[in-house]
Amino acid sequence: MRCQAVVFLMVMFMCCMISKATPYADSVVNFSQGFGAEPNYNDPSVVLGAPPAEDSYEGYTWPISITSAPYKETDVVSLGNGGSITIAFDHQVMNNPLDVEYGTDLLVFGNSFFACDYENEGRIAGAFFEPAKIEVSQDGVLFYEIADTYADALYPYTASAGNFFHATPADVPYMNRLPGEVEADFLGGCGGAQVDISNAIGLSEPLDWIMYVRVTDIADDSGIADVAGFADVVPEPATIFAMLAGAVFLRRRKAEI
Ligand SMILES: [Ca+2]
Ligand SMILES: [Ca+2]
Ligand SMILES: [Ca+2]
Repeated sequence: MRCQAVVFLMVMFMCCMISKATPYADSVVNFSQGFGAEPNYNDPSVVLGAPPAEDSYEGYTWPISITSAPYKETDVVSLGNGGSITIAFDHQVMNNPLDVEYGTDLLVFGNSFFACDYENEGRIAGAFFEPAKIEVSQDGVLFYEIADTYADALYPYTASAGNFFHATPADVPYMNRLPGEVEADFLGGCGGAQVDISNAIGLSEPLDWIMYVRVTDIADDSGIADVAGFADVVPEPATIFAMLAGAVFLRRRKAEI
């Protein structure tokens, strides 16, 4: 029985790993750039794979942080006013319950950032957001808007977390705080827009999973949203092991009964 349990654990673990070989967007399904887009920021494929972790200029390199957003045309695509991009993952992005990753299921990265006041110890004095609507879909046809969560706004993302697929707690305060204090309060999350599939509007029952995400710039505001990437929020390895241990326990209990 012990041997069977170990094999079961290994198979389940391999399935988890294989099924999420990459947590990032796999393909661009549609791209429609609106007017007023930044010239040359028109390559939608930049959103595939992990978002940029660093930037450079004239030989200097620095990490992306909540106060230093990606800026190159190879980093982000500009949607233009009313423009949109639709991407697909190569696997189902599952709807995590509230006790896993705060209920967050996927992240959308842009180039929003916090501005610092260097006459006040470098504390955060403002935020540059260009909000865009986020919608999710299972089939790429029927899309559902996510309530109260916008791309290219909260949160700016950071490479300091060392990952681009863990969620950030809600409502981290930032005004008048030091950037390092704010990133510490991300608690290992990397920022980005925190999308909970359960917040999709117009459904009587929440979706269990999605495969497509559409981001659309808000046409009648002054901002022009940019997108740097998408990531499936994966459960902590500890959570996977807890789930597997629970499954093995149930199998053993069943075998004993
Ligand atoms: Ca969720
Ligand atoms: Ca706009
Ligand atoms: Ca932007």
